[in-house]
Amino acid sequence: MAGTLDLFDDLPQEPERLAEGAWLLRGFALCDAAMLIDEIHRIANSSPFRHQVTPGGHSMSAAMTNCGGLGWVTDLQGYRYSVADPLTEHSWPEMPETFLQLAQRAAQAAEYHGFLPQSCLINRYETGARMSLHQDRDEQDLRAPIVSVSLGAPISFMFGGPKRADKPDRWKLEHGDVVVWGGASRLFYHGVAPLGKKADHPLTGAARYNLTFRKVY
Ligand code: MD3
Ligand code: FE
Repeated sequence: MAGTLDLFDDLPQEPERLAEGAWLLRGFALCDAAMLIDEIHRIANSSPFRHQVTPGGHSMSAAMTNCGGLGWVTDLQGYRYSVADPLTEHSWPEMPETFLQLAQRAAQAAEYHGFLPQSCLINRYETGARMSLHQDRDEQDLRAPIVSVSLGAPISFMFGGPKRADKPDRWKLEHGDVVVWGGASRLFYHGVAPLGKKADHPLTGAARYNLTFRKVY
């Protein structure tokens, strides 16, 4: 009931099924959130956020960096995973143990066992930034799920189906929400609507961060 005082808002919730193989764990990262945001700033001190260019020549509105042994990069040559940050020409910052443990706990909670991500892509959305409908298919191992963690301002997430033309459902993703995408949903089209002008969060201001943990090979 809208407006009802919910005494259970702060308790762990049951996983919510978004599609075959896709599970929303509301608030799963809340306890770790402040620490995750500190780590993001530390990572960005070594490998700064940047607006990458797509093979079609467009600059992406979400700024990105990575941590872990591999990072997702794009330029006029295409999309790929790279062991080095093209901006610094050094390795990406190491994946913090706390990132890895959170991703593994989330995968486990969605019954994907033995998840070992090699890469964590970090997206930063500021006012107006969005991500149009796409599939994540630059990974060779499509049996492993992708674990995504939302931090900061909320956003409207679009989740379609196996075909680009499948009409997407909209879900609000909020600070601390974790989603595990595997099985049949692993190649489903998805995107995010533009971050609103009034978006705000006490820990991040007018920004939203998203971590995606990926097993690449
Ligand atoms: C569904 N990021 O980085 S996370 C991306 O909020 C990306 O930054 C969005 O899409 C963001 O590629 C959405 C949710 C997500 C991530 C991967 C998926 C949904 C997915 C892979 C398959 C299906
Ligand atoms: Fe994606």
